[in-house]
This record gives sequence, C-alpha cells and structure tokens, in this order.
Amino acid sequence: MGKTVAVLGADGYIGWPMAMHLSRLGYDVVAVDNLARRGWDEEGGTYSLVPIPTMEQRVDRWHELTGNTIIWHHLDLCDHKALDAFMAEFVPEAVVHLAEQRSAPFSMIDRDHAVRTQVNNIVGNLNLMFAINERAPDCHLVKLGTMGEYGCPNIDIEEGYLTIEHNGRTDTLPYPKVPHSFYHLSKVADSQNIHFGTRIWGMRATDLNQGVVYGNQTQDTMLHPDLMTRLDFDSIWGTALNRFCVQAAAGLPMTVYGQGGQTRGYLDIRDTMACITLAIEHPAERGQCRVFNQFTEQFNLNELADMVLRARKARGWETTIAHVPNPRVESESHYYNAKHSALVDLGLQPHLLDESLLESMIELVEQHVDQIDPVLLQQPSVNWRTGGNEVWDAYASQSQVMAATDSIDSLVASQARPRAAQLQQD
Ligand code: NAD
Ligand code: USQ
Repeated sequence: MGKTVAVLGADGYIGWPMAMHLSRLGYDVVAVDNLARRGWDEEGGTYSLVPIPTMEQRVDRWHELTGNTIIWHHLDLCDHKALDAFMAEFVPEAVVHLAEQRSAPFSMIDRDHAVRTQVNNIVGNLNLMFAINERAPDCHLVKLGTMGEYGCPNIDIEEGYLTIEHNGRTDTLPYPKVPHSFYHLSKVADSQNIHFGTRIWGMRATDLNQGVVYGNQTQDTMLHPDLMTRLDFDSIWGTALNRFCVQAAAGLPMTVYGQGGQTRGYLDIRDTMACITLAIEHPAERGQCRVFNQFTEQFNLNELADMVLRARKARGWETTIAHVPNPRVESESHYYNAKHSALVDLGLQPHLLDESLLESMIELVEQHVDQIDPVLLQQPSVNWRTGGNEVWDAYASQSQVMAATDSIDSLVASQARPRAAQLQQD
C-alpha cells in the first residue's frame, strides 16, 4: 500500500500531470477539483488550445494505460464541511495545494473578480489549514505560491525570509512583499496564514514561490492525447511564452507589453513535477514554514521573444515582435535577482529553456493552429487601471447568452472547446 497524497486542483495545467507523476511513483493519489476553471473559461469565452477530456475520462485512460488508479473527487475547497469530511476519510500524508484562481488579469477585471479571486483562494486555503489541523495534523501542506508575491524589489530576493538589522537590533522576518495584482495579493495572504498556522498548531508546511511555468510535455502527458494538459494562450490565462509561441504560429506579432524589460523567474513543467516531489519526499518539520523559490532561470520579455524568434528562424520561419502599450501597471526596467538554491540543494536537476524545448512547444502549437481565435490571442481584455475592456465585455456577454441555453452540467463536463470559434460564427 502506497502513501496517500491529495492533489488539489488536479484538473488544472499543473495538477493533472502532477497527479499522474505521483501515481507513477507509487503514491495513492486522490485528485480533487471543483472544475471552477472550466466554468471561468465558459464565462470569458476562453479555452485550452489542446483539447482536454473530462476528469473521468482522464483517470480511466490513465488506469487503462498504466494499471494505476487515481481516485477522482469532485470537491470545492470553499465547502469546509466537505473538505473536513474528505480529510477525515483519506488522512493524506501530504496535500499538494494547487486549487486556486491563478490569473492576474482575471483578478483585475472588476470588483467582483477581485473579490471572487481573494475569497476563493484565501478562504479555500484557510479551510484546508483547519481541516489538516483537525483531521490530519501530521499532514504536510505543500502549497503553491508565486514569485510575484515579492514583486520586483531593488534588492536581492531571498527564499522567504530576510535578516534585517534595524536600530541596532537584528531579526529574521518574512521577506517584504509588493505583489503585482489582486491575484498575487491573495497568495501573500495565504503565505501569512500558513506561517501563522505553523506557529500556533505546529503544522508542517512548504510554501513554494513558483515562477512562470512553461511546457506541456511530461513523461506521462505524452502517453496518449487524452492525458495532455491544457495550453492557455488568451490574454487572461495564457502566460507570455505560450502567447508568443501561439502568436508566431498564427503569423501575428508577439505582443511584448511596454519596453519588455520585465524580468521573471521561469521553469519547465517537468521541473515543477520534480520540485513538488522533492518537497513531499523531504517534508517540513512540525511547526516549520519552509519557503522555496521554485524557478530555474530568469529572463526578461525581450529575451523570451528573441528566443522564440531565433527558434523559428532556424526553421526558416519569419516572426515579428510588437511592443504594445502595457495593460498592466508594472516596472518595465528593473533590478531582479532572486535566490533559488534550496530545491537544487535537495537534488533538483533543472531542464533549461533551450531551442529543443521551444521547438516542441512550437510543434504542439502548429498541430492546433486552426483552433486559434485571433481576437482572444492578440487583444489584452483587461487593463490594470480601468479593468475589463470592450473585448472582455463582448466575450463575457456572449457567454451569458449561451450559458442561458446550456445546462450547467454540460458546461463543466464538456471538454474545453473553442467557444470563441463558435462566437465568431454567430
Ligand atoms: P489552473 O487554473 O490550470 O488549475 C487550477 C485548478 O484549481 C483548476 O482546475 C480549478 O478548477 C481548481 N480550483 C480553483 N479553485 C478551486 C476550489 N475552490 N476548489 C477546488 N478546486 C479549485 O492553474 P495552474 O496553472 O495549474 O496553477 C496551479 C497553481 O500553481 C495555482 O495555485 C497557481 O497560482 C500556481 N502557480 C502557477 C503558475 C503557472 O505558471 N501556471 C506559476 C506559479 C504558481
Ligand atoms: N506579458 C507580455 N505580453 C503578453 C503577456 C504578458 O509582455 O502577451 C508580460 C506581463 O506584462 C508580465 C509578464 O509578461 O510582465 C508575465 O506575465 P504572464 O502573463 O506571463 O504571467 P503572470 O501574470 O505573472 O502570471 C503567471 C501565472 C500565475 C503565476 C505567475 C508566476 O498565470 O499563476 O503566479 O505567472 S510569477 O510571474 O512569478 O508571479
């Protein structure tokens, strides 16, 4: 009998490959999700470029191909009674908590989306902490935070804590945070709550401040098309590198926001699998709130766009870059030096972003190029100062009309589908 690990957010981009990865390693995996993300896609007319089957289909296919069982559990972390019963039933050794609203632009659409993001993320995380404390106090909470919690300070970023000397006295305190969005702020609140939980209850916790993840292929997703994970490319859910690869494939300019000096930490999805596994295999002590910066390389946007341009040029394909007005409020030229040695010290062997990885991303995108909606791809629909714009309004209002005619069950159970393509036909 293996050790039980609950993967929360298992229907998501990281969660599904994570569930398979741990299952292959011999863990008894319980995959949890409330399918909220499929609903948010319906709401905004967005979709995964790579079609993704339902959770039922995914776990069935995984079992058929490997003989391994992933238990699928539909559950909302904001439903504290259901979460409490879940923890009492499974008493997992570790919980990998990925189940949050993860888009910065989504959180900046308007008051409603900021509130929904913070309530979903902060309340879900608090419910989980209480359920762990009451039902499985020895359980190790492995929580996905984000590098964007720190912002871009003009000093080196440490791994979670900073030793400060002030007026002749010295202390080691949580690193000061200047986050990028209401979404990133929700992660800061989670980090504070987790830190407090380790102090008052002796909870074990690892807070993984992750950079931007890229790539779609792991050992397990490549087994069968039904095991693929999602690929977001629109301006709400698609991260810059995904968007650049898809824009280039569609023959459109890559949209670098502003000057393009914005620097972030990045890592391959295979390294995300490895980092989370390392955290589980080397658990935090009771009462310890460990913070690891989870990324392997840092790039600015101009460098990322140049890398895509060069990879395509090697194939003889032309690619252009457009510096568009920045819809976000952020520094476009700044110092950035974030430490990230703790996971390497535990044994992480990074896959760096090279041409072969970019080639595989470009190839994957090429296979689905006919599914691209150019409006969703190209036009930012959220501005940090003014919120959702006319692009957001157009897709969201169409979505409401269509939702009125669809049953909610068919919406969440259906595979992500090109709603935008349907909209264009209307
Ligand atoms: P995703 O949106 O693809 O997946 C998140 C999943 O969580 C979705 O399937 C969603 O339905 C589920 N979920 C949300 N709220 C829930 C709730 N209340 N109860 C149950 N399920 C819920 O996101 P992702 O890219 O896989 O990211 C996973 C985690 O990693 C997030 O916490 C995100 O903030 C963090 N992260 C992601 C990246 C990245 O580049 N993708 C980088 C840093 C940190
Ligand atoms: N950007 C562009 N062009 C685009 C899209 C984005 O220049 O077409 C810029 C943004 O302005 C920003 C940078 O790229 O400066 C990063 O934006 P992003 O959309 O790639 O990623 P971000 O919003 O930071 O969020 C993503 C995930 C989030 C995670 C975060 C890690 O969606 O869940 O927390 O990466 S981090 O950036 O380290 O905080």
